[in-house]
Amino acid sequence: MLSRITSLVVGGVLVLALGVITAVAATKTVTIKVQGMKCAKCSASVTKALKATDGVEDAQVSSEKGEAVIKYDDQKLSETKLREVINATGFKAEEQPAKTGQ
Ligand SMILES: [Cu+2]
Repeated sequence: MLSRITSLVVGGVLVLALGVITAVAATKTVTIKVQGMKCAKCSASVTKALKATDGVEDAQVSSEKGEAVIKYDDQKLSETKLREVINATGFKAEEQPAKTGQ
């Protein structure tokens, strides 16, 4: 009886651990250069558009650096789609492939 409970608990922990690993593996971070942002309002509107996009987990947009650092679920989104979202705000996502972080 006790060993049955133990194996259930161990099984549950394994399933949880696998779930966490899968979730981490699906999250990508990308930096996309954005042209045309002049002030905090510009970066705020890009941030808002990105965060409203399904699959975006976090977006840090800097008008000073002219870039957007986006954490997203690569099962739901691609970098191409993120560029489209940025372009739809009226700013210009640069085309060259950006560096991908962890
Ligand atoms: Cu502005």
